Amino acid sequence: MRKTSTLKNILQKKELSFLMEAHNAMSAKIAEESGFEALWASGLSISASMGLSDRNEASWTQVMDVVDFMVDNTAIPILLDGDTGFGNFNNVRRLVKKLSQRGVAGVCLEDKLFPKINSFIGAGQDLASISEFCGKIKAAKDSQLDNDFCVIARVEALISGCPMEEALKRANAYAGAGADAVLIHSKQSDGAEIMEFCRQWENDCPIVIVPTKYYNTATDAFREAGVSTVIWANHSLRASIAAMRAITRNIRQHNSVAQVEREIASLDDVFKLTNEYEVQLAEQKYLTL
Ligand code: SPV
Ligand code: MG
Repeated sequence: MRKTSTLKNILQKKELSFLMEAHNAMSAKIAEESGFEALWASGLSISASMGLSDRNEASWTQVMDVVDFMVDNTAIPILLDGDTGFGNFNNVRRLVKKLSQRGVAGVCLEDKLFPKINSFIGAGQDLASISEFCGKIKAAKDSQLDNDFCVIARVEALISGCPMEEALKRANAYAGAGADAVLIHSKQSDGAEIMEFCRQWENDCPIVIVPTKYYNTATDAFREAGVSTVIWANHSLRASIAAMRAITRNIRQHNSVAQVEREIASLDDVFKLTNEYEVQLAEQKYLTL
């Protein structure tokens, strides 16, 4: 099955699915070997791993270069967090065309203004008009080179403090514009507004959620609410920060690496994750003619 079709199936099937964040080829590979069906190429995590804030400081081609390595190093579909599309409908068209050419399975576009700000920063977030954002969704769908490429419309109404009616109105409009799924985002810690959104959602369009702030909500509650797909959006990045910091401080404190050797990945693991042994087999095939 094509990666695009696999992602479309993940969105459309009845069972709850899970996408794992990745921010480079290594984290992508680790998510794949852990059994995830598909990957979330997180804007926050990719920016953070470049040392940049999640405000479109990285250019779209720099993001594309990272995603390219992720595609090369995995066989599962990748959904790119495309932020606001890096500009207007025309930038969206170019983005989607390039993603299609490079084997990315889908893009998520959010209804904020360029340059976006991470949803968990600051009180207010300026939203695009419904008509402008619907134009971006249509432009994205018209630019995909593969019929099953997925365009997910992310609704930031609740993030920006709008009432539930506005979130539902926007989500319905984006589904009508051709989105393959809607992502409803929330910064509340109890998940109540997400559950309320799901209760009031009468459209067939699948719902995607990102339970970063409402992490205590049981996964079964999402299942019962009819959610299609859950994105674990930044946990690989945050795990790596915690692990690197602990080990680095430990080495600094002891001026030795002996005490951490068994805590860290082996070099053999690094070689396996970077296909070293495949290259060695290829050498036997191509260098000994
Ligand atoms: C990301 O992972 O970049 C996201 C999700 O967009 S969030 O950070 O929750 O906005
Ligand atoms: Mg993002």
